Amino acid sequence: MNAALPGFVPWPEEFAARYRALGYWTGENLYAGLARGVREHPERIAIVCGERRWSYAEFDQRARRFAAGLHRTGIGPRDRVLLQLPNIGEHYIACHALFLLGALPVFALPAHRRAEIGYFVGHAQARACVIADRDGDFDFRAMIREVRAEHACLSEVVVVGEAEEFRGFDGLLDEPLAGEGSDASEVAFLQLSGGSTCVPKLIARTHDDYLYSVRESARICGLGGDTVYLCALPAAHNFPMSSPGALGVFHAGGCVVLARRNDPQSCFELIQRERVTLTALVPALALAWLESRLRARYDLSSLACVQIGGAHLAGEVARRVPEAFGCRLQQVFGMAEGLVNYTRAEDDAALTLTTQGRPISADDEIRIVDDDDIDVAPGEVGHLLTRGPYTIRGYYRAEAHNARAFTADGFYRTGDRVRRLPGGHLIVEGRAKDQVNRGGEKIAAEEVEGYLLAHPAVFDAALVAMPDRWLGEKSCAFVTLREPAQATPRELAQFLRERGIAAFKVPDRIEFLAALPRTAVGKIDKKALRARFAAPSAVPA
Ligand code: J2J
Repeated sequence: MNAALPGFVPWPEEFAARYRALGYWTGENLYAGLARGVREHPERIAIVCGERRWSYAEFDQRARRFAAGLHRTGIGPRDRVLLQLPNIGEHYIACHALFLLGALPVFALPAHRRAEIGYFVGHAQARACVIADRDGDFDFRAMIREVRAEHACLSEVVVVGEAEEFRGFDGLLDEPLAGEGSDASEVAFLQLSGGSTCVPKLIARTHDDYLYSVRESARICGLGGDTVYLCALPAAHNFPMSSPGALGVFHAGGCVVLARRNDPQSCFELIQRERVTLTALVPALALAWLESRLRARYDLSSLACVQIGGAHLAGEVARRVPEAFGCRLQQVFGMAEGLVNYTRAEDDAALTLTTQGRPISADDEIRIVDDDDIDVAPGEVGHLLTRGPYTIRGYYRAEAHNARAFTADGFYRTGDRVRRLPGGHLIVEGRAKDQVNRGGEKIAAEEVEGYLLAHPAVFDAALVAMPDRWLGEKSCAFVTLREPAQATPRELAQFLRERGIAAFKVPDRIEFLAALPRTAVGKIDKKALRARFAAPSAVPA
């Protein structure tokens, strides 16, 4: 193996050797699925994006041509390239072009703004980015101009659409680059963590470890050449990318249909038109689809399975899925750091409806522990710790944080509270991490509190989750003000927006208190703050 990317935490050699010996890590890289598709069924459709339909051969050619263009600009092995694209085919082209070059995509979400993008570019020392021109009123080029003014490392900007002074995506397509891609033991990309700290963490995944999870996911979910997958969640998110997601579908030789928008009508139209067999939703989206009257107007009979994951799925919503969509429900409990659990086709209704599945691998080690890291009795609720062939051993360039987020023997502290049934299925009971899960979008409380504390009138701030019928959770910031300073909730929300953060992080509600409740040791008592929403009268309509 070559010396690793600086900042990447490798598996100890004895574990790596074992994962190879067991055949988990095969030495194939993430371009291999596409390369095989081109060899075995070049004419088959791989990607549907609006009216565009690309076969495996065309997909491969475009990825190779884009790789050649990027290479010409000086992008090479291990260079980091930020990708921030909506659900369009260019996302998969760019991503595979980078795999071919051995350069590393840094996956940003379309909702991210100047603050997040600037941080990712700086932390990853990205040399280039691939963005869209605009989304509605928002101009990504203007945002990147500001990011570039602060981060000189970002020398190349590639734009899908109107490029203005930057390089146009199509203009960069060159004579196809030959080659097979990089060494599979190398880091393949940097993915974002949901996070619970003041700055987001980046997750470095290798080709070997990620491909193992993709390959096994495709097998567990029964994917094949006839799979038609609707990508309704943001394509860069770990769930629609790998569980089994688009990469699983490409691996199995199926077709990925991109949904530019994920409202019920747009998605139902695509399901009917393309005869979609599988899709992945967060509970909030599943609920929106279930509640939509439009459902009856479309032929959704091609659906064989709807996967739901990313946040707590209420039992009554789970029960409605099979009947409403006339297909199987699969629960998925995963994380970009690694571990993914699935309910299986052979599970009975009780397991499918009430558990979040069991791990992919026989070598996913699961520990459920109390606050002192002592294993709880079987069946009891505790903190989930995990280690295995596709779970990271440390975040990228985050040494101090890694000492807390991982045990000395390499288990990742997921921050989730779970219990385990005798057959290995896990039930997520809650979480210990300081995060709001807003319809599957993760908000690190500390990060938003930091932005609030930067306002001159704010003395103290605490962000907590409040229950919401549609999203599961929304965020509420409790704030104390400096005397005699004045501010309104609206002003504070506006202040946060001006910091350039993703809209989903701006608190849904801001409440002023004379003082924040404290625990015996003087920490802000978030349990007491959350309890304010427990009384039915306090739950927002
Ligand atoms: C409750 N909480 C869940 C579930 C994730 C597949 C599916 C999801 C993700 C994902 C992913 C949950 N019930 N079914 O990467 O590959 C919460 C947990 C977890 C965190 C991870 C995948 N499924 N969660 O959601 O990195 O708190 O990945 O630790 O975005 O989401 O978030 P993320």
